[in-house]
Parts: sequence; structure tokens; C-alpha cells
Amino acid sequence: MDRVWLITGASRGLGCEIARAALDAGETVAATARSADAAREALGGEHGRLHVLPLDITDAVAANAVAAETIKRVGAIDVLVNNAGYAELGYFETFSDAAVRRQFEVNLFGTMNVARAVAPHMRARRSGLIVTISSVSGLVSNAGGAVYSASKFAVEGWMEGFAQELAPLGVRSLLVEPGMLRTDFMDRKSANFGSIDTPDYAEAITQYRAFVNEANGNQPGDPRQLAARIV
Ligand code: NJP
Repeated sequence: MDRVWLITGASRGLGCEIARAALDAGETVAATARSADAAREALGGEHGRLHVLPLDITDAVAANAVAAETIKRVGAIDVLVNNAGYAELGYFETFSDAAVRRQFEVNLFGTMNVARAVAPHMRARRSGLIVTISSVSGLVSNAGGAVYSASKFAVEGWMEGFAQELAPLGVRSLLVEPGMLRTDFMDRKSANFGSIDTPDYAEAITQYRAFVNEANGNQPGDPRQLAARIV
């Protein structure tokens, strides 16, 4: 097939693996991340089937511009992978209000921004697939993951309803709920540890790590394998 994939958070981790798998399958990819240079480097440089565009998903105007630019360059968007996200981890009472809002700004409102930018195009074509990367934390909550989990529960509630609105119009949806994957997700680069300066920090993170690990039978999953299943 020669479909066009627009992927958020493609500079590393699962999004990068999905981009690689799609490219390997002969598809065309618009890979986005805040750090376009990192995405470009990770994916081996741009070419006819790989377009790299900077996108912070919290910027709705930029999300619209990236969708329009992708369509201008390659004619269509067949698959949107709403993957970008991060975790605010730690005991809830240690978080500032700003940290909680930041979590929702990226994981929920950012994800909505990109879906809103792409859905009208898919509806007009009566064709398309929106893949939303949620989490096992979108199904069950756990100590140390309350804020992250709240954001993923919200994503699931929104997307389940939105998917039902889109389905009769020819646009399909897929919700993916991974457990622990071997990415940078639990590192300082990707997660924000709300309670890092408190003695509670280590315990909260240990509990959260054990919870997401358990979802995979205590074997962190290979993001490459998950990417291959999605593509
Ligand atoms: O995370 P990581 P994963 N706007 O940190 C980008 C879910 N999940 O691949 O912008 C746009 O390696 C960031 O790039 P950059 C998880 O919730 C994972 O593991 O340049 N992009 C990078 O490319 C998330 O939804 C696990 O910094 C933004 C990417 O996102 C998805 O899987 C378990 C951005 C993150 O790469 C991918 O996570 C689970 C923004 N504002 C769910 N902020 C797991 N790995 O264990 C970040 O249950 N990015």
C-alpha cells in the first residue's frame, strides 16, 4: 500500500518505531516532533517518502499548519498516529496545579489539537484511520501515576465518543493501550517526576513502574514489535 502517515512524537520511542515500520512497508511518512532535527536524525534523513516537520502538539495553529503542509506535499493523510505524550509521575499531593495542567495540555488537549486538524480532511475523503496511543494507565490507575492516568482516562473517554462520530463517515479509529515499553518514557528526558525532591519520590516511582510492568507480565515490551503490529 502507499498510504500517508502523519505521526506525532516521532523523534524517539514508539512514534519513531512506527515511522520506521511504515517506511519499511513502503508507505509515506510525515514525522513530527518538537525536535525535528532529532526525528530527522533518528529516521536517517528526509527523502521522497519521509517528510519531517516540527510540531509541538499543544499549539493548535501549528497542528493545523502541519496537516495542511502534509496534504500540500503528498496529497493526503490516510493514517494519523496521535502518539506524542509524556508522564507526570509521583504522588498527587506533591504536584503543582501547573504541572497537572501541563499534563492535560499535552496528553489530552494536544492530542485533540492534532485530531481536530486532520479529521475534516479524512471526513471529506470519507476515508482514514486515527490511531491513538493511550496506555494501560488509561484503563487502570495506580499510586504514582494518578495524574498521568487521569490524562489517559480523559483521552480514552474523548476518543471513544469521537470514534463513534467518525465511524459512519468512513473514518476508523484504533486505541492502543501499551504497558511498559523499552523507550525513554520513564527517564528524566520524557517524564516529569512531581515528587523528585521529596522522600516519597522513589516509592511512588517504584509503585508506578511495578504497575505498568505487570501489564506486560513484567517484561518491558519491545516498541518495535508494537509498531510492526500497528502498521
Ligand atoms: O515516549 P518517549 P514513548 N509535542 O518519551 C514527543 C505512551 N506510553 O515513545 O517533542 C510534540 O520515548 C517527543 O519528542 P520531542 C506515552 O504516554 C508509553 O514511550 O522532540 N511532541 C518524543 O518523540 C505516549 O503517548 C509507555 O521531545 C512531543 C515522543 O513524544 C506514547 O506511548 C507506556 C511533545 C515521546 O517519546 C509514546 O511514548 C504506556 C509535545 N508537546 C504508554 N511532548 C512506555 N514507553 O512505557 C513529547 O503505558 N513529545
